[in-house]
Amino acid sequence: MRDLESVSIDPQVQFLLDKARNENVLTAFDRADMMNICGFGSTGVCCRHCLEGPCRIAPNGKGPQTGVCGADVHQIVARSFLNHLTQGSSGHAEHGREVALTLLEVAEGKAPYQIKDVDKLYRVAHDLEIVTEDLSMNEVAKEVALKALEDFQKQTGIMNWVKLRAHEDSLNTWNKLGITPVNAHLEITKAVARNAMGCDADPTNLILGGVTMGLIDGYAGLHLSTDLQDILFGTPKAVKAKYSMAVLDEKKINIAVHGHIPMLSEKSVEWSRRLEDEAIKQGATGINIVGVCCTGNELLMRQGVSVASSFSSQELVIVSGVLEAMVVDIQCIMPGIQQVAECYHTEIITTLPYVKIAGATHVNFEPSEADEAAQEIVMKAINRFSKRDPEKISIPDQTVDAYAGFSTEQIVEALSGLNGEDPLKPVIDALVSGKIRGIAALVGCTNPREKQDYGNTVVTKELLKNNVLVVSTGCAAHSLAKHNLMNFDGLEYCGEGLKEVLEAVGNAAGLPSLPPTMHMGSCVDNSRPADLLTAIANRLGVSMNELPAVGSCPETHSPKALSIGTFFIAHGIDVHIGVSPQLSGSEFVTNVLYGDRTDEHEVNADKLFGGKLIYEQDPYTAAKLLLERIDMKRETLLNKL
Ligand code: NFS
Ligand code: SF4
Repeated sequence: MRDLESVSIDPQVQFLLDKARNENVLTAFDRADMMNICGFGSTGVCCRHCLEGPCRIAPNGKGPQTGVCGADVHQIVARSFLNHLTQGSSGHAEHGREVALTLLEVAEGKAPYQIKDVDKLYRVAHDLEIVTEDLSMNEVAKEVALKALEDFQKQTGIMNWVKLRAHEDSLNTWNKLGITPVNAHLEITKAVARNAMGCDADPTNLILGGVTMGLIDGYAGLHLSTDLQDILFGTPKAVKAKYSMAVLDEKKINIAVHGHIPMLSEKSVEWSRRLEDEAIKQGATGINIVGVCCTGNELLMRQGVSVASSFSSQELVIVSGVLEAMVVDIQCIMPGIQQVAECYHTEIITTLPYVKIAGATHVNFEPSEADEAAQEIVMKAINRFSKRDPEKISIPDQTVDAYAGFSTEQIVEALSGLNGEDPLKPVIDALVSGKIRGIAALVGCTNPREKQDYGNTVVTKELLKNNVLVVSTGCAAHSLAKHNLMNFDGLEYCGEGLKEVLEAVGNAAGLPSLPPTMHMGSCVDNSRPADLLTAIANRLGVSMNELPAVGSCPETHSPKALSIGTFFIAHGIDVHIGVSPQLSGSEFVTNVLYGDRTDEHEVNADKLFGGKLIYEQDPYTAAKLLLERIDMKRETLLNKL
């Protein structure tokens, strides 16, 4: 087993992992060490698509070079890749659909939420070409929800959210390639169908099918979810919050909300306030909600709720011995939390009919009965308080401050402190003068196989040092926040030019500075960096693929990160991944994805879209490669302006 320092650079995670090991509790970090990595699966050459198989292609030409059906290694690897992308994008599309249905129910007066950002509702309605005169607010909301649901139904044309949010030049590229999505369900079904035995066997065509999945993720998932969530729950504004395992409070009833969709967690926060007296009756001083994974990000962005853990250390929140309940909805919920919870007094509560865990409590959540469900869940947690085992309690101390809440709207508002007429001008001037060398989105996950927070923080610090403006989302944002990269202490990592810009914008907004990196939200909020880049490209009159902008996910584990990455590559924005995407079995596939515009290889992503996938495990080398691409695009852009 790895020593504690090799598992995470976060001392609190090390502390709790040590506690788990001493109490003989197995968590993902140790399970990762026990798992032998399969040489076939890890290179993408294993196929289980039909009952003639499983088939696997032997490396170095020694052994069978095709499956029973005749599929060669390139076809098999391309299909594995499409499989990952389909899985990733369907998760986000389901997220979008759930939110759209909730908005519809709210508009019809059937679900107990209020529309918090009326301005955004009308802006989105206007951009969707909905005629709002003569309509009440709820009628407008209903029309917007129906437009969203059309993106899961229409049989011809282009998805409404693609038309709403895509940069025109990117859309033209996709149209020429015939990969623009019609509706999310249609495209997902098509992807599953073409990926079956005896269907699509052209690796290039399969990869292009994968790009469509990236677009489904980007529009039916990210953009649609962010837009509708902002309408329902409010568009985030700058907020100060606390990070680390130390946000758990021994004197309070602790409830972790974990998963992705904010409908339940928003209500849990509301009911934890309403049931405070019940908690006090049990001898606690109150109720403390803490966030895990992207639900944590959603609540942080809109409510300033403290964040306990990213993905890879989710089980360790339970190991503290003070967690009464972990409430989960969808995605990134390790089944292992139930086994760990059984060693403590924690109750795991699942909430959606299609995401249950054997042994856990299930409280069904429907938006229409959100109050009843949230009340029941909070009461269950309160009733667990007396079951704590004092011998097993140990929480690290010292929380870390972080500024979050940087929606695109908030960033533009902060910038308008410097230039009210043309808010993007200060950023553009800084890009042209070189004070800002480029823009990077540091995104994605943490992965129990990787040293937690190491890749995420090293890539970020290297980019900051080189004056790259960094925004962040997802569990990567947890890594940055915990290590002072979202408070003013972290400004020391910034190069002089960048620091000057951050201070100037911050001062205009009444702060000492902007934080070194800006937290833009959950993974579906990767729509926000995309919107920011679209706005900058439009302001400059260039395509997205001409911007000195990159994405990086150094520690990812999730197919969702692959589909989000593909969405950015479809815009011509380079994406770095620090964990193997399991493609190395096919030189053809890696050439298409990793290849350069100067390569001889006929078709590749860089030639088609102007951006590529960069796979590099070492975070220092990765930052260097990203800077090279930033400089290449900078030079061309500056010559053009
Ligand atoms: Ni994104 Fe969010 Fe975290 Fe990774 Fe999972 S929680 S949707 S997939 S692990 S960042
Ligand atoms: Fe084997 Fe072809 Fe079936 Fe895959 S689809 S398992 S390669 S026979």
